[in-house]
Amino acid sequence: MKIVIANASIALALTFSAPGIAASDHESHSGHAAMQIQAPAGAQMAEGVVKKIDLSKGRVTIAHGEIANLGMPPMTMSFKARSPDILKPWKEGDKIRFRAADNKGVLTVISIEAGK
Ligand SMILES: [Cu+2]
Repeated sequence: MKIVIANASIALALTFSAPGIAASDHESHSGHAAMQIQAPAGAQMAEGVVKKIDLSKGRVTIAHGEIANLGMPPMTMSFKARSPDILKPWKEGDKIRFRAADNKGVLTVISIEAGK
């Protein structure tokens, strides 16, 4: 089960900059926008605990440790999910490891897997 989720997350991460994701952003064809998204491989795993999930808004609140690729110290904050689907396996209180990136100023969770 966890392996399936991880594989799906990797596949989804690889499509993070797919046109469908950025369809509402008319900068997406410029090439500039794509450069602002951290490559998924460069977004290190961060540790966190799920505090709140809002599937209707596609947002997740995470009490997270340091996020090196975002230069962010530990804090509790809300992220946009790359897709609401990546939030569905999780619930409040779950320990997770996740990758987040700055998607044109929107801090976005790219993938989530089980933490320790
Ligand atoms: Cu933060």
